Amino acid sequence: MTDVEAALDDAGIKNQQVREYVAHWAAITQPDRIEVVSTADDARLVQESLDAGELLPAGEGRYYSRSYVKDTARSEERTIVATSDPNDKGVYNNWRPASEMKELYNTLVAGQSRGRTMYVIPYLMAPPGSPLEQFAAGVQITDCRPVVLHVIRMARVGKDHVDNLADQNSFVRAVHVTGDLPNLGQGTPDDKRYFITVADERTILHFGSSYGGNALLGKIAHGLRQAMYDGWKNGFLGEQFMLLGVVDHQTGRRYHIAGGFPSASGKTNLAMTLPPDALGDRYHVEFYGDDIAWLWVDEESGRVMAFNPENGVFGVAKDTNELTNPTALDAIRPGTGTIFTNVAYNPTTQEVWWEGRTSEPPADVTGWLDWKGLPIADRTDEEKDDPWAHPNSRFTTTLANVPNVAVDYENPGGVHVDAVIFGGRTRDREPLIRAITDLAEGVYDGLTLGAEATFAAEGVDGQLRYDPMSNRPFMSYGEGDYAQHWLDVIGAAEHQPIFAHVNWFQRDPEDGHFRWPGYRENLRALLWLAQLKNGEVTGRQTPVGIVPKAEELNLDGLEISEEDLEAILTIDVDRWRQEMGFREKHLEQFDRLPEVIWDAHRRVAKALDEE
Ligand code: OXD
Ligand code: MN
Repeated sequence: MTDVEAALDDAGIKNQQVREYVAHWAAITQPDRIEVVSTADDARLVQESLDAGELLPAGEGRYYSRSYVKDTARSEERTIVATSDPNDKGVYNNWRPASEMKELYNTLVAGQSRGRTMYVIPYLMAPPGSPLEQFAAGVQITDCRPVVLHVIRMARVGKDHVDNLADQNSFVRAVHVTGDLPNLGQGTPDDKRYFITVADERTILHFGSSYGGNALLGKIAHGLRQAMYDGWKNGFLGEQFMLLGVVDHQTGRRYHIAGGFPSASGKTNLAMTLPPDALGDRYHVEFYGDDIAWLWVDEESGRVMAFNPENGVFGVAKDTNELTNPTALDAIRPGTGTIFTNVAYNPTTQEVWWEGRTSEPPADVTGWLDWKGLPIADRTDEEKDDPWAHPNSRFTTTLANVPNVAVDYENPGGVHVDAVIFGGRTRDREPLIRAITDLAEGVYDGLTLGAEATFAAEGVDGQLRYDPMSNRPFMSYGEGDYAQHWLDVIGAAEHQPIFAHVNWFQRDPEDGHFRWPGYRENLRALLWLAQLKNGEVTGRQTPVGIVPKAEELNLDGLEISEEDLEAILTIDVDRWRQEMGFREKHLEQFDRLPEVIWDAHRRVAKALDEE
C-alpha cells in the first residue's frame, strides 16, 4: 500500500477535501502507487505508455491505441443516475437509489487497483474564470495511463483547478476503476460494469471500461449528466450541443449557433465546417466545440451565453475525409499529439486508416492490422469484407489543433447564442430547415428530436428513435422537469435565440439520392436563419415552422435541381400527421410535462389538420 499523504505532499495538493477524497478511494481500491498529474506530465506519460506498449507510434507526434475487444463503446444499459430523491426518476436516466449504488460500487472496486498506479487528475470543464466555474472543477482518479493521456487532451488539467477553489468542496469526485476487462461479462446477464453518476452528491463512480466513452469522466459524466443536474438546481443548461460561429465580413456581424444532433447525424462535421468555396470570401466559420455546450443567461445583457467546457475533440473517425471534414484531418495532422483508438494500423509504416478515410482501403495490405490487431493479409474469404476499423473508432486531439478554432474560444464569458438548432437524419418529411420563433414550440421540437430507427431491427417504417435534445443517453432527471427548466432558463433571457430544425438527409424515394449535397453547403441554411432573425427575409409560414422561399437561400456556386430544391422546402403534410401520433405517445411517457409543451403540440397538430 502506498503512502497517500506523501504523494499528495509531493504534488503540493493543499485542498484538504481533495486529499481526503483521494485517501478514501486509495484505501478501497488499494493501488501500489499514487501520482498526481498535470498537463506538463504529458510527454513523460506518453513515453511511458510507448515503452509499455499501451500506445504505438502513428507517425510523428501521433499515437495509436487499441481498447479491449469487448470495450469499444458507451454502454447505455449499464449507465445509471443515482440520487436520494425518487422524484429524479425519468424515462431515460435509469434512476436508482444512491445508497444502494454506492454500496454496490464499493464492493465491485475493493482491491481492484492492486498492482497499478492511481493517477489523480485535477481538471476543469470550463474556460478558466467563467461564471460557471464553481460547477466545472473535478478530480478524476483512474488506474489506467492511456485514460490519463485522453483526459489531458479533453480537459484542462492541473492542480490549481482544485487548489484555488473558493469553496474547497465544490469539485466533482470522479472515480474510474478499470477492472479485469477480460472477465467482466460484457453484454451478458452477468455483466459487472457499472457507470454511475450520483448526481446529488456530485460523485461519479465508473467501473469496468477503459474506453473513452465510459472512462473520460469529465466529458461524458461531468460535462453532461452532472452538468445537467447541477444546471437544473442552479439555473443553467448542460447540453450535448455543438457550438459554432459565423463571421460575415461584409456586414461585420458575428453569429453563434448551438445545436443538438443524435449520433450519426453529422454533428462533428457541422461543428467543424468551412464555408462553401463560393461564399468563402464573405463568410468565415469558427469552431468552438463539437459535443458539449453549457448555456446560461447573462443578467446584464439579457442574452443567452454559451461555452464549450471541453478542451479537445473525441471524434468518430469513420467517414472523416477531405470532403466530409477537412478541418478534422488538419486537427489530427502529424505533431498534434493525436491519439487514435481502434482504427486500422500499420506498424511498419505507422499509418492509420478507417472506413471512409479513402474510398478504398490501402491496395497493398502488407503490414496492415485491423482494429483487433489481426493481419488483414491473413483474412479468410468470409472475413474479407469485415471493417478494418471499429465503426466507433476515434481520434482525440485538442481544440487548439483545430485550424479554424475561434479566436475567443477560451473567453471565460462565453459567446452569445443567436440560434439553437436541432437536427436528425430523416429521409423524408423534415425540410432542409424550418425556423421556430416561439420558445415553447422550440423546446417541444427539441423534445421530439430523433433519428430514424434502423428498420431491420426496430420495426415501424418512418418512426424515429426519439432522443430529446440529443440528451437521451445523458438525461439525469425527469424529462418533464427538464422541459420546464429549459422554459425557465431561456424564458428569462431578454434576447432569446431563434430555434430551428435542420435536416441534411432527405432522399429521393425513386432513386435514393440525397436531395441536398450536405457538408459545407449546410452553411447556406444557417445563413438564411440568421437573415430571418435579422428580419432580412420572411420565409414561408407552415404548420411546423418557417421554411425558406427558394429565392431567399444563397445558392451561389451550388448545383441543385429545381425538383430537389422544391422537395426540401416543402412540408409533407400526410407524413407529418402520422408523426404527430408518434410524438403524442412519446410525450405521454413524461411525468410533469409542462402544459405549454402540450399546447405547442396541439397547436402544431391543429395547424396540420387545417392544412
Ligand atoms: C458520445 C461522444 O458518445 O461524444 O456521445 O463520444
Ligand atoms: Mn457526444
